[in-house]
Amino acid sequence: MCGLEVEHDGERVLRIRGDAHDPFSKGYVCPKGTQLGALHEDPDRLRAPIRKRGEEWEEIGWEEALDEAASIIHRTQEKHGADSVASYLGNPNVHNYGAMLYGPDFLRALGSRNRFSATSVDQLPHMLAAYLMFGHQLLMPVPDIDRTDYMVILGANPVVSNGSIMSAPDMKGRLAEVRGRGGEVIVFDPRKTETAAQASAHHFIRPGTDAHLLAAIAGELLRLSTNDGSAYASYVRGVEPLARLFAPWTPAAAARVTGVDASVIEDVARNLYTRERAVCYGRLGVCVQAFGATCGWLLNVINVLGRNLDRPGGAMFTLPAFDIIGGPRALGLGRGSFGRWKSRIRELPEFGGELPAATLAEEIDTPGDGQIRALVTIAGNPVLSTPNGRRLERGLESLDGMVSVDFYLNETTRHASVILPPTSPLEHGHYDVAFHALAVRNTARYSPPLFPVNSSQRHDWQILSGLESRLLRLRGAPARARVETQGRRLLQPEGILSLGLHCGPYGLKGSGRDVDGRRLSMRRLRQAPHGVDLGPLRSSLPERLGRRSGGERYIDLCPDVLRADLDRLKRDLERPADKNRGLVLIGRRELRSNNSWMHNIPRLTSGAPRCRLKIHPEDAKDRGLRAEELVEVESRVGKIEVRIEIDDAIMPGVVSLPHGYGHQRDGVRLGVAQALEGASANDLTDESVVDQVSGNAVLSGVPVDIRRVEASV
Ligand SMILES: Nc1nc2c(c(=O)[nH]1)N[C@H]1C(S)=C(S)[C@@H](COP(=O)(O)OP(=O)(O)OC[C@H]3O[C@@H](n4cnc5c(=O)[nH]c(N)nc54)[C@H](O)[C@@H]3O)O[C@H]1N2
Ligand SMILES: Nc1nc2c(c(=O)[nH]1)N[C@H]1C(S)=C(S)[C@@H](COP(=O)(O)OP(=O)(O)OC[C@H]3O[C@@H](n4cnc5c(=O)[nH]c(N)nc54)[C@H](O)[C@@H]3O)O[C@H]1N2
Ligand SMILES: [Mo]
Repeated sequence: MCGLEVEHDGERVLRIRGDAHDPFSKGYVCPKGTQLGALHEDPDRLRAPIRKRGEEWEEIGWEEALDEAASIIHRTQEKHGADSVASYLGNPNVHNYGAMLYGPDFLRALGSRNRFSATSVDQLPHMLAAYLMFGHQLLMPVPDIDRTDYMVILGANPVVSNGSIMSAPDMKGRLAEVRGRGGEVIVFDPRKTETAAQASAHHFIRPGTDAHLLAAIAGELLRLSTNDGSAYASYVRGVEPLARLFAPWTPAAAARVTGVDASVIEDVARNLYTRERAVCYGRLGVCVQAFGATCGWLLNVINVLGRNLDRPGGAMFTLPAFDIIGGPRALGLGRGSFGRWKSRIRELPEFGGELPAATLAEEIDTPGDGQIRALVTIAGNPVLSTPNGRRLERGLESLDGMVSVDFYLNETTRHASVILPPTSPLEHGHYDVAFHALAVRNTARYSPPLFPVNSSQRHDWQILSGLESRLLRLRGAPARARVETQGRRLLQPEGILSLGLHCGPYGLKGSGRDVDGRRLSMRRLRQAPHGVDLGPLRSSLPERLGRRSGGERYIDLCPDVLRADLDRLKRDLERPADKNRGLVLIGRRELRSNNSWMHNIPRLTSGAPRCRLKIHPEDAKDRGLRAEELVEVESRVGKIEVRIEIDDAIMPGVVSLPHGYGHQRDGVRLGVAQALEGASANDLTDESVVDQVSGNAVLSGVPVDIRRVEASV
C-alpha cells in the first residue's frame, strides 16, 4: 500500500524509497517495501517451472509444466471424485490483483469442496461477524484512526504490522497524532508491544480471555444507554436481548478471568460511550483464539452501542474505487455463505466456500470416502503457517500429487510434484483490490509493471487461467465455458480493473469523486502514477449494508449462531481459577519479517536473531533459565528447540515466539533463510483446538512446557 520510488538501471534495482508524492503513504515505506529489488534478484527465486524426478528437480518448459499440473488434478479427480483435490490459497494472493481476480475462476473450475486458505488462521472471525451482522463478509469496519480521540486496541500491534483491516503507513506517527490532539490510546495485550509503547495506557490481559472483557464492556455500554434513554438507528436490530445475555459479565467477573481491573473495564466503557470520537479495535490476537468469532461479534456490538459505528473518528466502512463489496457481482467476492457444508472428519463449517485450515491435515491423512489425494497450493506455506505443521507435512508426503504456484522451493512446496513460479512483484502491475477496501482512507493507485517479461515467464493469473483452460479441455467441457475463460484471459487483469473502476462508486455512473472533484478511470489512474486521493472515510449506512434475503438492509446485533455460543463462554467464565497454571504460548510479528517468507533477503534478516522465545524474568528464574539459553518447548503436538530472551515486557505465565521460522527442513532451497536460527511455532500449535463457531485456528494461548536442553539430555 505504500507508494514506492524505484531507481533502476535496466533490470537492476539501485534503490527503493517511499514515494513522497503518494497521497496515502507520503514517503513512508516499511523495510519490506525497500527490498523488492533483493526479492527480484534473489538467486534462490525460481524462474522456471520445476518437476520432481525421484529426489531431484528438473527444469521444464511452461507448456509441459502446465499440462502435467492439469493432468495431476484431472487424473485424481477422475479416479476419486472432484473433492479429492484440495486447494490452499496463501496470504500473498490478496496482495496480487491478478491472482485475486483469476483465482476464483480457477477454483470454480476445480470444483472441489476441499478449499482452504490462510483466512482460517487469520481474520475468519471478523469475516463471519461481518457476514452475520452487516450482511456481507467483507464489510469489516476500519478504525478512523486519523480522526479518533479514543482508541482501544486489543490483540494487534499496528506499529509493527502497519495495521491489519486498518491498513495505513506510519502507524507510529498516526498513534502519536491521536495523543497529540489530546486523545488516548489504550492497549490490551499479553505483551507490552511496540504499539503499547506509543499508547497512553497498556494493560496485560490473559491470552484467550478477550471475549469476557468485551462482553463486560458491552454490558456497561448497555447500562449507560439505558440510563440516558438513548435510541439506536432504525436499521439496528437485536439490541433488546443483549442486556440479559451479557448480564453474567459484570466488570468484577470479567476482571477475575482476564486479569484486567474492573475499574479499567468501567473506565474504557465510559470513554467509549461519552467521547465524541471513539473506537474499539481488535485484530489477530483476538481472532486466533477459542472465542474468536465471539470477539469479532462483540467488537462490532461495542462500536454500535458506543454510537461509534459509521461515525467519523469511530469504526467506518471504506468506499473503494474498485468496489469488491458493492460492485457488480461478477467483479466482487460475493456476500458470503456459512455452514452450507461441513468438513468430513470434524464437521467444521464451510465459510465463503472454504473449510478451516486446521482440518486440512486430518482430511489428508484419514482414509475413507472423500479423502484428499492431491493438493494445489497458491502463494501459501501451510507447513509453517497452520497448526501442527509436522502432521500436515507428513500428509503432503503421502499425497498422490501436488501442484504449487510459488517462486520459492520452501517447506511446503518441496512436497510438490510440479512448482509453477510466477513473475516477481516488479514484473507485474499492482492495484490493491483488497487493501484499498480495508484502509483508513479511500485512495487508489495503479502501478504498471516496472520490468518487461519475456515468453518464458508467466504471471500468477496466466498460470491460473492456463490451468483452468486445460482442466476444461481435459474434461471436454462445453465450448461456451471455454470461450468464457478465453474472454477473461484476453481482458487481462488491467481490463477487469478498468471495468471495475468504470462501474465503481467513482466511475462513470457513480456519484463519488476524488478530492479534486474528478471521476476515476483506468486512464486517469495511468496519468496519476502517485495515486489519487478519494478522501477520508465517509458515513455510508444503511445503504452500504448487504441486502438480506428479504431485501432489507439492517445490522443484526444478535445473530443466532453467536448468541447460541454464549453458553460456552459462560462456562469459561465460571471455570475455577487454576492456581498452578503453566505457561501459554502466543505469537508476534517483526517489522522486517513477512509471515514465513522474505527470510531469504539478507537485509531483512541481518542483525540480532528474531526467532527467540520471550519469557518473563520470574518464569525464567522459576525454571533456572539463563539469558539466551537453548530450551526445549513442548506442547501436546510436538517439541521444538529455541533460545530464550528474558523480557519483562511479557506477561508472567506467557511466552512469545514469532511464527514462520524453521527453514532447516531437508530439501528447502532458501540459502539465507536456512542459516537463520529458530524453529516453527506451528510445530507446537494444536490443530485439534479451534474456535467452535468459525473453525478458526487457535494459535494463541497454547499450553507449553519449557525446560533447558542440557537438563533434558
Ligand atoms: N503461529 C502462528 N501462525 C500463523 C500466524 C501467527 O500469527 N502465528 N499468522 C497467520 C496469518 S495472519 C497468516 S496471513 C498466515 C500466512 O500463511 P500463508 O499464506 O500460508 O504463508 P506465507 O508465509 O504468507 O507464505 C506465502 C507464500 O507465498 C509465496 N509468494 C509470495 N508472493 C507471491 C506471489 O505473488 N505469487 C505466488 N504465487 N506466490 C507468492 C511465498 O514464496 C510463500 O511461499 O500465517 C498464519 N499463521
Ligand atoms: N512486519 C510485518 N507486518 C505484517 C506481517 C508480518 O509478518 N510482518 N503480517 C501481516 C499479516 S498476514 C497480518 S494478518 C497482520 C496482523 O496484524 P496484527 O494483528 O497487528 O498482528 P500481530 O503483530 O500478530 O499482533 C497480534 C498481537 O496480539 C497479541 N496477542 C496474542 N494473544 C492475545 C490474546 O489472547 N489477547 C490479546 N488481547 N492479545 C493477544 C500479541 O502479543 C500481538 O501483539 O500483520 C500484517 N503485517
Ligand atoms: Mo494474515
